[in-house]
Amino acid sequence: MSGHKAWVVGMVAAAWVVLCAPASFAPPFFFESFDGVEAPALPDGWAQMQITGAGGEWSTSTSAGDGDDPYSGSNCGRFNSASVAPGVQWRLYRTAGADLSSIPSTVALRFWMYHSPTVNEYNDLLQPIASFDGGSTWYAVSDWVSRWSPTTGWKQHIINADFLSGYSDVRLGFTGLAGGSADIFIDDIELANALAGCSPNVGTIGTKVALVGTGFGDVPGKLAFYGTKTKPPFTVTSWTNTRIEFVMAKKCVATEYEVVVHPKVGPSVSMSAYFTVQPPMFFTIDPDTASIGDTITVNGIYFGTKAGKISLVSNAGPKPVRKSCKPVTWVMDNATNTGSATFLVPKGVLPGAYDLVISNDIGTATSVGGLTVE
Ligand SMILES: [Ca+2]
Repeated sequence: MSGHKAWVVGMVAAAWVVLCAPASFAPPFFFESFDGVEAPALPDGWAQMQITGAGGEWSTSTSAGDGDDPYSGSNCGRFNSASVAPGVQWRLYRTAGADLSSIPSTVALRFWMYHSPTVNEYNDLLQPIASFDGGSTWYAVSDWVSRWSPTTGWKQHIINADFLSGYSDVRLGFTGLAGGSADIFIDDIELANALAGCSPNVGTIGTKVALVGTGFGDVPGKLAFYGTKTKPPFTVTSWTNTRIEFVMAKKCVATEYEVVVHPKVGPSVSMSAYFTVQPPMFFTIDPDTASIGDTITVNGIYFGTKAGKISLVSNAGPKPVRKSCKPVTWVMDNATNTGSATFLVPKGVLPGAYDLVISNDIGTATSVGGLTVE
């Protein structure tokens, strides 16, 4: 018996809504936005019941907190924990199940919750619960989540729900425990196959990335990036059911991409997997004062494994002067993204302060006045 099974809570049973995710993303196993009904009605497939005390109510709401918008669309879910006696517990639950039988071991529950600094952390709690026996037995998916937070706003909670994997009738619920301080609001609830993420999750050309998770399949499927029209080129170097390794290959847009695994068989995996492509950044220029012919070492990050360009730029005179400096060396550790480049201060450069500009196929970094030529 797992720890979850020790925390049995109490009972219940009809339509299952899986909303469409954007094109080319496989939908999660379950998704609820609370939109598409007129507040305060609950969407189809949800019911509620009293656990402790009276006056509790789950509903949909067109606003969160002090007039803030729902996280998504027109509605969010609401428990009236501000207006009932402290201690009142009310359960919101699904009356039909999601099929997680194809998930071998890893399930994540993610949902958005509205937080505010009203009163203290012991007020107004929420507990995600689940049943896989048709609603007879409910298990806690996590400890109680506090509505209280030092800052106001929506926050996503991602909770390991591996114990639900393999079951064909997984019903989700939330128990609200009133503290009498502020209402509880939730939105965009998902049950999805989980991906632990990319390591590293930031890089450039040549960065070697490991994607760890499960359900990728033993036979290679497809790895895809989403975020721009132009997808960053990459090369998959190894593929197992739990780990995919790839190397960023060529020029692409510097931005954040969502990484999605499309297994040969079975649903896509896309939990929290983002990879950001970055232009180069400086750490140090050594030395930062030098004479013609001296070797300068530029240390930084995201230089890429393919040599880029270095130049010295002066805007001191009537016309900008740009002097190209051929790199002597150019290296980057493809696991940590740290690297360095060296060059010689070229002949014909007049004394003065120069901007040091380093660029690769992703972007450019400029250290203003970074090198003084004596
Ligand atoms: Ca919504």
